[in-house]
Amino acid sequence: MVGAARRLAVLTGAGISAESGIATFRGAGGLWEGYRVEDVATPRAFQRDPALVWRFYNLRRANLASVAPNPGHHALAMLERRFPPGNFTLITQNVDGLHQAAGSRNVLEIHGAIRRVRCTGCGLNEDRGTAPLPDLPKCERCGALLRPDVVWFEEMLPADVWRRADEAVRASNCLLVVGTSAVVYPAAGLIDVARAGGSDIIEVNLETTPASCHADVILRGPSGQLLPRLLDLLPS
Ligand code: BJW
Ligand code: ZN
Repeated sequence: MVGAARRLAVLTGAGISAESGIATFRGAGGLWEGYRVEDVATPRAFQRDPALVWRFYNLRRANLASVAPNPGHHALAMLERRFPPGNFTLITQNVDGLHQAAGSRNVLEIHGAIRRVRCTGCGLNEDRGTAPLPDLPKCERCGALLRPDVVWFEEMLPADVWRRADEAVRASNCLLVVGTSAVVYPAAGLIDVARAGGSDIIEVNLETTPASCHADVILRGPSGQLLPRLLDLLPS
């Protein structure tokens, strides 16, 4: 299916970065163990206690300094090179930037990026890398509080990025779904869009998810092992 696809879309989630040492969100050992989601990943939580939310994100930003893409990220970057520009779109829910670090080019970050900050006053948007930030970082231009440039629950996804993701799935004839629990919307809805459009759907995941029943092919196992094998099977 991948070899025959004219246009391929890929949807990734936290599972693809698990083998790089980044915790996934849900389940035992998940990022949200010890936190209530509504305390760290909603606009209300940030209004109530921005320092707590920033501590949570600063820990994750610091962790990024010591992680690297794994063979799953690299396999997707190599897969992209087999397609003419524009015929391969990587849609990621991840905020870790590891797809770009692996060399992927056409990446749509639908939930934002943890390296970037956004000003709550003037909207200034800046890449701050993984450098430590204070618990209450302020905008250099207007003095207002900065926030992580990520999408929290009950927030809209960045409109232009989302439109391009939706269009890419509609235009593709195969969707590869990697390492996502497929429970967070509207991202998970892209799988329904692919199904409705008659695309082939391939799931790569350690576990069964709500996407599994829509998948034509299920590759059960770690993406860092399965994606390189998938790439090896493609005709050169
Ligand atoms: C491996 C592996 C290995 C492990 N190899 N696999 C009721 C019904 C429908 C929708 C809603 C509802 N109530 C509320 C909503 C809307 C809500 C939502 O979807 N909630 C559901 C959870 C119920 N969505 C929103 O609020 C969105 N906005 C929106 O809808 O706006 C309209 C609106 C406006 C006003 C009011 C209401 C709606 C925004 C969603 C934003 C999500 N943001 C987060 C945080 C980002 C910032 C940050 O990083 O801190 O995004 S939440 C978190 O979940 C993060 C992820 O991108 C996202 C998805 O998680 P993901 O990536 O799937 O990770 P996990 O941990 O869940 O799964 C990992 C998977 O990997 C597992 O399956 C493992 O098996 C697998 N795995 N190792 C392969 N080695
Ligand atoms: Zn500002």
